[in-house]
Amino acid sequence: MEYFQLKNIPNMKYMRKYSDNIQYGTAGFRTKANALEHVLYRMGLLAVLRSKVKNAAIGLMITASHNIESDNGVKLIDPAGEMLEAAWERIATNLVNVEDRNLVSTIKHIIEEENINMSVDAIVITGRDTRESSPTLLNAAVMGIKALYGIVQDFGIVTTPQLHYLVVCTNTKSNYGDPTLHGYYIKISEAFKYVRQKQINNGQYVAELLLDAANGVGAIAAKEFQKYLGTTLAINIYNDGYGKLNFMCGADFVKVEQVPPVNFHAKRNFRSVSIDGDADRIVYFYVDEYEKFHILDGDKIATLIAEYLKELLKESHLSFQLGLVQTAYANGSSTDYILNVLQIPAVCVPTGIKHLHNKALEFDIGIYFEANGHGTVLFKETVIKTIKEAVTNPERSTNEKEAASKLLNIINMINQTVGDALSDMLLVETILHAKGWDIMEWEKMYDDLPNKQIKMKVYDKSIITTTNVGTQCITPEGLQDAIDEIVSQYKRGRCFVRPSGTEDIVRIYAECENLCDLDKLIKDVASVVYDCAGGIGPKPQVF
Ligand code: G16
Repeated sequence: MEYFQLKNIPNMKYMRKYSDNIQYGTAGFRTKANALEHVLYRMGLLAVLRSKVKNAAIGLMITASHNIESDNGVKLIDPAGEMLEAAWERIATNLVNVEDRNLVSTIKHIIEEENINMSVDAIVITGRDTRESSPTLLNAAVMGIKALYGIVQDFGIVTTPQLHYLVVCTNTKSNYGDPTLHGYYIKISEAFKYVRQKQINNGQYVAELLLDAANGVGAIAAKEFQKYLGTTLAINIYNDGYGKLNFMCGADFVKVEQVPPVNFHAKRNFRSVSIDGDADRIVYFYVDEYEKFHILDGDKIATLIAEYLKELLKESHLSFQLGLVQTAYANGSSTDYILNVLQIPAVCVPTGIKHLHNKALEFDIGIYFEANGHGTVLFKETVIKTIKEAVTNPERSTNEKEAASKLLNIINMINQTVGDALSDMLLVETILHAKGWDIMEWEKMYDDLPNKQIKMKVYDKSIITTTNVGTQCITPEGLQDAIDEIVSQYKRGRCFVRPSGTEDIVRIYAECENLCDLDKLIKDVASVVYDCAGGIGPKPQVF
């Protein structure tokens, strides 16, 4: 290897300022923005190495998604749009935490261990969300990329799913779509308009919705989509950037708190949508005539999609293996519905899109959704080929060909590279339109078990370790036994605790059959977590 290429790496501006170690978490490195400059510099270096190993373009997205404005983060996107491979997460964590004096030797070590051919050109495609700290962090990443002679293709302010799309299109030489933002909007919106045709409303379905954009980049993308969609769908945007990012608004807030966002004029029984700070998650909700709040989360979206795809496959007389991937946060009722009513296999994996995406790839058509609204559908290449053939096959009936053609457009409407709030929204709108449903009708598919999630601050979240897809605590000793004892007292009770991989908190999730028991269940579990794991602040009493 020619080590002269490493001579630019030492950089006084991006020295490690903090002694605390930082981990590659559920979705990359995420912490206070002011602790991240050296992390971004080093991730720029790593992105170049990854690009050389893969001989393909790599994505680098600067965002902390649903986190508060003062946080920020970075994630690397592998060539096919998937999250960075697990083995490289470990390499990334090590690289980010080594002492400055060991930085060059660590890079040398990675090059040797991974057998990296340094003469291969490296391309890193960068993007960032709307956070104030993002431009500075982008500069740090760009300096890292350039220190190793990588080529930067910067797309500026984009949603996370847009960056995934751009990476895949670049690497597939336009097979998936045109590698531009225009290409992204046109691909998805044309498919949407094609399926909708001229009849904009249908039955109970009205082509208008209210969108809470979390004061993030999703507002920009939604406005852009509106231009491409014309009159086929009216999107009324709230929290479009003038307020604080993710503050009492956005998909995470709405899902966890189970209330409408602030600065939002909820019309009674009207379809409303909330997305998060980088537009990769979506939940639907409405407020009824009695002011009661109703949420239709990722589980409800997944089941709606699964049912519709099943119907289209039946109409087109095509048979593929469908599967649905969830996490432990999925409502028990949704899993029952998938298994017993839809009769589709449902698989549970640990939290984190990387786990869901990989599992979904095992099915011909893999639908994956986290209850928090992060998800998409993956179609195998062979499936797409068969559907294409069915559309033009003269031996097939007109009905079959029409259903196959709808399927093909549905595939184009879906951002298969990662969960995409706005593409998911257009898919849901398409299905509701096809069924002639309003949001209340959709909600009737099944009744959620009453459920609640809380976030708790503890001195050190790492003392909680888990197994069994994050549902069983291994440490601290005794905690799981105490939780099991409490949960056993509730009909259809389920409760688990795990440290967040994106925030400095632990998450506690509970569900049970009776709403009146739910508060006591989660309060009692929170109390033992507080005692065993070192809770901070007042002990949880009421919620
Ligand atoms: C990220 C991940 C999701 C995960 C969420 C919360 O979402 O992409 O898969 O569910 O974090 O993770 P945790 O419970 O570990 O904090 P986002 O939208 O913040 O990028």
